[in-house]
Amino acid sequence: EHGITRPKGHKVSFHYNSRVEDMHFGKTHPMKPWRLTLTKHLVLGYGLQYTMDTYEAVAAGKDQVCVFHDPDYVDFLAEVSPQTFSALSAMDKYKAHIPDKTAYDTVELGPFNLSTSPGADCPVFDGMSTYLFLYTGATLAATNQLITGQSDVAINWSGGLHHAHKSEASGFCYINDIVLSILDMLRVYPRVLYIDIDVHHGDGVEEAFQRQPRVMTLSFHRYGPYDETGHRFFPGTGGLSSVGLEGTIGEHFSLNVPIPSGIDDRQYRLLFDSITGRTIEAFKPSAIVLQCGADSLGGDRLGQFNINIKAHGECIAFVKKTRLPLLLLGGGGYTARNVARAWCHETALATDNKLPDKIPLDIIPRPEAFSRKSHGNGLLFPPFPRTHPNDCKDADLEFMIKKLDG
Ligand code: V1P
Ligand code: CA
Ligand code: ZN
Repeated sequence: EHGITRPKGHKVSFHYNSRVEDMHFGKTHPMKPWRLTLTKHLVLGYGLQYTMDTYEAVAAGKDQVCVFHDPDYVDFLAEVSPQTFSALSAMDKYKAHIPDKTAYDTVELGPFNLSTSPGADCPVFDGMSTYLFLYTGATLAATNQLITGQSDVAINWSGGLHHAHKSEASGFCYINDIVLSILDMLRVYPRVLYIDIDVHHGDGVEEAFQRQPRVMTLSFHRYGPYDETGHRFFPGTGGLSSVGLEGTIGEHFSLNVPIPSGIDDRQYRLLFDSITGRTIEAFKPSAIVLQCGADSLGGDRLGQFNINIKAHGECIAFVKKTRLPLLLLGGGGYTARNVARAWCHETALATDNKLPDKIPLDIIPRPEAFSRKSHGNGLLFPPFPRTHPNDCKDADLEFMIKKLDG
């Protein structure tokens, strides 16, 4: 007997379609579908599918995506492929969306910040449309489960693409499934709280709701000054004093927690629990959307934090304790084996299960991903080596907590 059980007193649904794994951003691109495949292997390997209602996602419709995005942009996303990109880009209605070149551009950009050059953040690749409309469909189905009261917690690890703008792709994100979900929720819930623990600033979601007092956005992220090469940690926004659009009723309904590199478990927990706790107390949300980007883990290929899976999971547990309708989404995460560990662990937390740390290597399809001695073969252990020196001073964190309490 494995001892994995359904949660008592609440229902969890899991939304996924394995066809999202067919996408391929490009050889050197950090966004890999493999992380979703490995997550699925662990979730199934531990038997968590028996603790939730699982739904195969269907593609979102163009009309559903147009609720937030520009119809021209949505048409382009639905039709584009590497083969049609240049012909489409030459059409008058799309030409106007080609951005001006800046001094730093090394890749050729087409309309909507899309590109077929290798090295682009938002490449156009085979099967892209299918992938985009599927992850969006999964988020919308998860949202519908919550709105109709059929689920208390709904999960889509393939969603959480927080950088996409109304008519522009950005930072590996094309369709902003989070904004679409929150817009749906606003038809039912008076107030929605959005929390973002991805190592990057949740700029697309913040921007979409900067005039909206019924949505509060709260992002924790790496933030810092320009480096020697003239770049900032992506996307470069989300400073402490960025609190919603000044002079509108949305002012004070976004919060940002800019964090230096190397933050550890204890410091992150201190920040997260005090700021999130205080925000929930003051804003009194009717539902919560939590973007669980796993690039905030130590050892991530792009991230610069040192937090462990246990501490990352404690954020999810902390939010779940409110017992409010909860949407759990994925996001970034670029060291696939750790992304899979974290999201499997967090699926277990959502269903009130404590998993044995020993990964069931004998029944998962690709055990070698988790059995390398150097990386450890447990679910949560060993803790990640400190790859980034800790630049966070307790006094600065305390200052931030006080400042944001205003
Ligand atoms: O730094 C940049 C841009 C490209 N320069 C003009 C500045 N882009 C970052 C984008 C990070 C996106 C994170 C997405 C998420 O928040 C949500 C899914 O996790 C970037 C980086 C980097 N190290 O920050 N792009 C790439 N690396 C990249 C590397 C190889 C190939 C293509 C893109
Ligand atoms: Ca964030
Ligand atoms: Zn990220």
